[in-house]
Amino acid sequence: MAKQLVGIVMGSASDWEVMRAAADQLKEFGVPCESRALSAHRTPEALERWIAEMEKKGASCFIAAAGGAAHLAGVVAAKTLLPVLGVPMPSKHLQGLDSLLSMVQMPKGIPVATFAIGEAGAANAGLFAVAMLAGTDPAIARKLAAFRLKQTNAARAMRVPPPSG
Ligand code: RP5
Repeated sequence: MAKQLVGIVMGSASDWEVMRAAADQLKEFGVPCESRALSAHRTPEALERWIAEMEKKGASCFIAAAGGAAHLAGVVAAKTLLPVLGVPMPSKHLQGLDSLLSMVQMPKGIPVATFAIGEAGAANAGLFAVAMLAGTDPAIARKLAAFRLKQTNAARAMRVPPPSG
């Protein structure tokens, strides 16, 4: 069975407000994670050390989030053989489109599985990590099936309010 540990890394502590959605999603499924603010350009050595530590602890994947010219996820992917899930952060001037393009356009050879910009992407990266673990962990698979069913039932119960007046 794969180790239930996910590493979440973000380029700045300012990304945490968005990235807590990934950690919350993992917590909902009882999957432990370690979250760090480490930068590919401001603290490259510390980033490399942490990746190696997480590998030693048996992490199954990394979720990497950054804004701007977001090379962090690509650098993490270059330093590990584990899957890297990239979450583009909303940025000040281009609203995260720059982050999205720099993650999703990784040159052939070192993939970064790239998610939507912002909170939905963070939550979905968490859910994707859960789905990967569900492949080898039947208890997580059952929780994921229950989560999906709850979501389906909530969508079935949706009603559009009648027109006013
Ligand atoms: C990126 O620059 C970070 O991932 C963050 O999204 C953005 C802004 O960082 P701070 O200026 O808030 O530290 O490296």
